[in-house]
Formats: sequence, structure tokens, C-alpha cells
Amino acid sequence: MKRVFSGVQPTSQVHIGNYIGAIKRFVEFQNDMDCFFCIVDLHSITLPQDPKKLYENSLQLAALYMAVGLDPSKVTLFLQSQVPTHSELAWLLQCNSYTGELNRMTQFKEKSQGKESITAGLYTYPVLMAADVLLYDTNYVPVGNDQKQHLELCRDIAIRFNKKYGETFVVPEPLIGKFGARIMSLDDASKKMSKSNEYEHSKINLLDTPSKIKKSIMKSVTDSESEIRFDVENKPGVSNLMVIYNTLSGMSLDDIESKYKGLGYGAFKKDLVEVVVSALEPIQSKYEKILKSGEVEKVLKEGAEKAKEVSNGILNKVKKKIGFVMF
Ligand code: ATP
Ligand code: LTN
Repeated sequence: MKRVFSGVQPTSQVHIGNYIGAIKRFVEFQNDMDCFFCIVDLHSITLPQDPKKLYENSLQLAALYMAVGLDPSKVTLFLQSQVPTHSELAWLLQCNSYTGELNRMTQFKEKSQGKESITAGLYTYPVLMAADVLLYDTNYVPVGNDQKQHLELCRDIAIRFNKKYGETFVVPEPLIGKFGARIMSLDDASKKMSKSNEYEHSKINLLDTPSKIKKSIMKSVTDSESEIRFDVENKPGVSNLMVIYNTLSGMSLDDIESKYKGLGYGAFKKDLVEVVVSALEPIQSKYEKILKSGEVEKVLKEGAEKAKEVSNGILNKVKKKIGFVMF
């Protein structure tokens, strides 16, 4: 069976960009592939986190993974910090990566911009991500568009290691969706929808109420025309809303264009509110049930055991190749 690995940071609330670009797609793999989905809490502390919030967000994300339809009897769900092989391989890979390649990472440049002090962890973040993926002989990594460069680095690290020490790692392939791999901010269609954007109407979170969803969509930027047409270059705001509509309802972009011909943005946005609310409603009610059931901790515990078992085998192989004494 082919293996799939992906991770989401437990920073702040999960938004529909995370859902459409990544988490919703995770569910599609669970029946045919051996899936590992991680809550990458070690990554999240590359930027300051409030300990109480980090704790809450980590359990909330686990419950959300299940609420969107990931079945713990089919997939392995776990917390990165509970599986020490991740930190250990990250160090070994850091000693096989170059500052030149890390300097080129655009996410590092963006996230360090304007900051007075930047942690070494933010700089080496992509190497920890490479360790996450390579520890499981991963074939496929479903992610949003913003992670493309990190996965190219991961592949480079794997290929280089295999050349130096002999065949060790499976070289993974990113799986980036055709539509929805980069959902844009609702208030500025030139920027990606992002957890770190503090303006509440820039995004829709999976746990937002219908009235908040309505407000954010009705306020979203469009343009001075009134035509519903998919044209990312000239109509980025409307095109972004159309992608949200398309990915959450299944209606094709062509059918959306025909349905709203001559109707204007008001009618389109009003229906989009319905589409989003009805896509999120089942997730929200399942989420509440899962939290109450108390099963989250048990699932994470079992997930960590399985992740340790699989990743230990690969880590030991790497250590032997490097020349460490193993008993
Ligand atoms: P931040 O923007 O604050 O760095 P984030 O929103 O990117 O956070 P992550 O936990 O880093 O959140 O991302 C989880 C997954 O969601 C990744 O696969 C990422 O590529 C994807 N993703 C993030 N933002 C978007 C977006 N706007 N559109 C589509 N996919 C996205
Ligand atoms: N960097 C990713 C989160 C992440 C990840 C991973 C994604 C950490 N490790 C391994 C896929 C595979 C992000 O979303 N910002």
C-alpha cells in the first residue's frame, strides 16, 4: 500500500484554506492508502505560542481531523512532540543540509520579515518537515501550494542522502490540488488566507458561526463589475469565491458562471453563505460530539505508538548508514 503523510500546525483556528487545500483531501486517501496525519506542534513553536492556547489548539485540531471524516481505525493520527524520532532525524538531516538552500526558502523570508529576533527553529523548520515525511517512507504528501518549495527541499535532501550513503529514503511526491491549493484572503485577494492574519473577516474558520460566516462573505472583496466569471488575473476576488463555492459544493466553475449570469454579486454571495454553512455544519456537530466523547486522547496515544514503531525502523536504518555505533 502506498503511504501518505501530512501535517497541520496547531496554531490558532483551522480555516477553510487549510480545509480545502489540505485536510478535506486527506479524507480521500484513507481507504486506499496507509495514511499518517500529524499535528505538528514542534513546528508551531518556531513562532511564539501561548502554552495554554497551544495545548487547546492541539486537542482541537485532533478532534477536527476526526470531525472532517478521518477514521482513526483506518489512519494514524498523532502529535509530533510525542514521537521523538522526528526531532532526532531532523538533527541528522540538518547536518546534511546547507544554509544556502535554507536561505532561499520564501516562507522563512516572509515569516521573519520585520521581526527583531528570529529563532534558529524558524530557520531550520523545513528540515524538520523533511524529517516528518522521510521517517515514514512516504510516497505522497497532500499539501497546499505554499508548501511546494519545502517539499522540493525535502526531495533534494532525500536524493542527496541516498547518493552519499546508498539507497535509504523513499523520495516523496507532493500532491497539490488543481483548484483550491491557494485560497486567498477574503479582504485581499493578493494574499493567501492565513492563520496568522488577525483580521477576523480575512478568513472563515471551520468552527465559525453562520452569522460570522455571512458577515465575512458579504464583506469580501470583489471588483467594480457585476459579472460572475472565473478570471484569476483580472477578477481575483470573485475567482477566489468561485473556487470556494466549487470545492465545497461540487458544482463546476462553468455551471456556477451560468447559474449566476446576470444576477450580480449579491445573489452569488448569499448562496455562497449557504454553501459554506451547509458544508461546515456537519463538521461542527460531529466536532462537538467527539470532544464530549473523550476519545481524542486515546486516539492520539495509539497513533503515537504506531508512529514510533514505524519511524523507529527507518531512523535506525539511517543511523547505521551514517556510521553510529548501534547495539
Ligand atoms: P500560516 O499562514 O499562519 O503559516 P497556515 O494557514 O498556512 O498558517 P498551516 O498549518 O501551516 O497553516 O497549513 C496547513 C495546511 O494547509 C498546509 O498543507 C498548507 O499548505 C495548507 N494551507 C494553508 N493555507 C492555505 C490556503 N490559503 N489555501 C490552501 N491551502 C492552504
Ligand atoms: N509546514 C507545513 C506543516 C507540516 C507538514 C509536514 C506538511 C509540517 N510537517 C509534513 C506536510 C508534511 C505547513 O503547513 N505549514
